[in-house]
Amino acid sequence: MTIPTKSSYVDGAFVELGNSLQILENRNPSNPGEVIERFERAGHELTEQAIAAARRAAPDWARSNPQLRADALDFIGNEILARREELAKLLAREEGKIVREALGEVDRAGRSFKFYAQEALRAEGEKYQSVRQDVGIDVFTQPMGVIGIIAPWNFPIAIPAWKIAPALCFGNTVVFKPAELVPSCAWALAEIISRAGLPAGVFNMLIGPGRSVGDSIIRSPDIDAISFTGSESTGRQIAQTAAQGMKKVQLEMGGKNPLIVLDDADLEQAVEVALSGSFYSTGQRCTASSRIIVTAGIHDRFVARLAERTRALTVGDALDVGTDIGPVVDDRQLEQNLTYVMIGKEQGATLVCGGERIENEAGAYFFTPALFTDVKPDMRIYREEIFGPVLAVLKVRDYAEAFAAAEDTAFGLSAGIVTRSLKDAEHFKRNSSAGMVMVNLPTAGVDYHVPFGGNGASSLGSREQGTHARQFFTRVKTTYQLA
Ligand code: UN1
Repeated sequence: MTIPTKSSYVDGAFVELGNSLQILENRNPSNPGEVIERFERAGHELTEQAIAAARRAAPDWARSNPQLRADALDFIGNEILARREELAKLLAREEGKIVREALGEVDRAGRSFKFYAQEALRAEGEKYQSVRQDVGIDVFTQPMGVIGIIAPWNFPIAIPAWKIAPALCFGNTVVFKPAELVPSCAWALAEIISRAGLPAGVFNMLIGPGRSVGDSIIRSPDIDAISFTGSESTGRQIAQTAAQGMKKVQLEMGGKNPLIVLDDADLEQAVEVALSGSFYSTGQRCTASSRIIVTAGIHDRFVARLAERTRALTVGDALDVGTDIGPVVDDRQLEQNLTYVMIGKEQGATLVCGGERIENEAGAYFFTPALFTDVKPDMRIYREEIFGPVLAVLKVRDYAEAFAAAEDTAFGLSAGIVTRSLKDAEHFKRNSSAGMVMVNLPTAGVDYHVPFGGNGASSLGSREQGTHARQFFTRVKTTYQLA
């Protein structure tokens, strides 16, 4: 079977450059010898063309009929949902997320488009009476213009969807750069969008590296706003460059999300919440719990049961129905996980189970979920984002100490608590400085119709998703008129 070579989508067409020196191979982390598809890499020049096309298309799109936008978004959402099995398998092959989770992600992508199809028709705006006689005031929102979207590899279809859908919904044009590790889902999404009836230039997608495509997007004076999800270091660079160019930014970066387990918790529930939040999706979620803060009365029972459940997880090929934990996304991330396991041991934590590469003929990046106890708050495995299934358990005396430990971080994305105490749960919800708080639920796994985002080093700018996305994708206009 010949492997297709695909390309970027610019100004209403898939553009073939014919540059055989710039080929990106998309490989399956469950079987790195398997090339899923090949892509021709875009560079600086094509990115400039895409930005120019988006700029040309912006004024008409900003004035477009909301019914046209609603119909286009609904078409995209329907097709994603209709092709859920096929897209989930593609996602599992290129990113390593198990099919069950990939199906959930594809559904979320489809539903995001359908949510914003409705949102395009939602009434908005305010009317005021002026403090001056016979003057009326209208306040309403207008599109930002051209949005640069830079997406990570860990949610290859849902994150692009929840950025692209509101951008188009609120009348913006888009220049989208997916992560180079996951071009296939991005290409499939772009192909669907290409048939949704949007005018040329409204949506553009560039498959290529951060140093050329990403860099052109963040520096271009024709980009009005940037929505980014990815690493903290890249986020900081984008924030600095965007500030120079006076661009609006929305950044979703790292996390070191705590889960508190109190003595009064239901043990089985606590273990399930910890397991799912920490290890599912191979721990590759910015919302994953990577610190579990456990009070002394339940600590030993909790650790014993969590270790038992963790050892029973099946690590394997993302396409196998029996797999619980798919491969790590690539060799670099695998190396990072293994390095942190070494650091954890060197700094004196106890590795209860996991933390090893599973050797296999195919060279798949299989890694067993790691559970550390005897953790101290100054250890690196407790403080730094690992982005893998590596969990640090900290023992504390009581809720007060647990709360202080949970707060002891520069990040602030998601935080959870497992307890039967209404009082402690309520205190945690009100006082945690995380952007999202979960009670008796995993820190990872969120809905698509409500605001998503964090505080501190985790996020910058206004919230993603739900109706709150309007704040980022529009600007406010205030008009005064004499009667
Ligand atoms: C989730 O936990 O359901 O990159 C979503 C991430 C987040 C999305 C997590 N932006 O992991």
